[in-house]
Amino acid sequence: MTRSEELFEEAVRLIPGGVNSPVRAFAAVGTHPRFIRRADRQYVYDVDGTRYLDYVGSWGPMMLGHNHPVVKEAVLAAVEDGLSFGAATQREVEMARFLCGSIPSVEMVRMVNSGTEAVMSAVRAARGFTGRDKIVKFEGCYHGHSDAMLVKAGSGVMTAGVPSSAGVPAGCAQDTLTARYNDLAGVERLFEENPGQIAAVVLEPVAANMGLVLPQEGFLQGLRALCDREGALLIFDEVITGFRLGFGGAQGRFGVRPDLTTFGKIIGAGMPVGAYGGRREIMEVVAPCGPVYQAGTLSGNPVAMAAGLAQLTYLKDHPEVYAQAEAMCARLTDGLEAILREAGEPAVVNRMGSLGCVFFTSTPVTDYDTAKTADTKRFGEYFRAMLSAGNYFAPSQFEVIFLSGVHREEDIDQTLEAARRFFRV
Ligand code: KE4
Repeated sequence: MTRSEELFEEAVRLIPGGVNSPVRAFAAVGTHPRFIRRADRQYVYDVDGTRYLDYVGSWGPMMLGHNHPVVKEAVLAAVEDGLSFGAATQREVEMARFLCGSIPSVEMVRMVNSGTEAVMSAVRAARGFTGRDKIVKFEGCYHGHSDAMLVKAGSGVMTAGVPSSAGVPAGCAQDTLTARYNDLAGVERLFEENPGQIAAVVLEPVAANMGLVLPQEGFLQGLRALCDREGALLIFDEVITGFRLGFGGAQGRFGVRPDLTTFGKIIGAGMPVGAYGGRREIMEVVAPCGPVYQAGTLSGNPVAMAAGLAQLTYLKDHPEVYAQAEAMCARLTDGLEAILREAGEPAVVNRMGSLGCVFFTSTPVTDYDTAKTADTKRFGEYFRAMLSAGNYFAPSQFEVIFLSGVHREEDIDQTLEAARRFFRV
């Protein structure tokens, strides 16, 4: 047995499924999880000493790769001053100043500890601000595991093949309405069927939890117009896309201004950080300013703020990081697309910026239903072959490929060589 197998054998007796987050269990790809001991730049190293090219990047935070000196130095310096005070700190003001100064739609922001908390809190603020109860989300989008968001969710829920989660009371789920991604008419119908009752439309402006699904022309702009007409708020969940699809995120790339935005991942550089922010008049309903309660012992944690600020500041000062990450993503996905075509393998490859996805289907993937046509068994065969060749991809057809500013051409070419061997071309 490998050390990973030994650890997994013990882990499954102590932790549900042996993991602290379901997607890590490798259940959908027919092998055991590799237990990672350390990471550096574009690599992760498992407990058996195997080195992998990392295309997960801790599910998005590692825009600068692992262990970047500027982040590490900032964390080590912050640790010298103590880990947590449960009090206001200068670093939280610096983080708030940075976020409000970087994203035009964000006039006020609240730090939390995860993307789940950010979305849960933004939805509560939207309900408190509008006095309405219902929320529209899209099938296949994943917004963390708060009850209201676990309705036809993506990511690990979709990977497990269950449309929603047990344990979510009908009373809660009934206020979560779902529409098909890219289906503006479907959202319009929900507004007609629920006049004056919808507090907000929440979505991933580029969906990255049913594999990668891009917004079609006019979809985001149409949602903005609909929300304006109906007095509902538009919430962009930019936990993945924030500071990834360019420094301004998806809203910067598409020029659509949401009322609230949620952040996570990159803004914490690998530490537990989330945030939600937006129009001042909305954020001022949040306690202790207003009647919407939300709190957190470790919110704005000084060490986490130091990590996030270091990465964000570096990204602001080094736009070439985006150019490199996006060029490497294009090299990888274009290369895979050519190999799959040469092999006669039914596949659809979607890419935006430094996010990519290979769907094993011949159907163009534009929403949850078309994503579900992908052959997850074939994905598992591909995943295992690539893993054996030292390429660590997300262990699910319904996740994405994350590139960073430290991936290099020779890394991509090594991965493409492994793909050629697997597809025998
Ligand atoms: P967290 O609570 O996991 O920090 O964030 C939830 C979340 C919210 N919004 C979006 C768009 C997200 O992608 C996520 C979390 N993403 C998954 C990966 N697809 C996290 C991986 C995991 O669940 O272990």
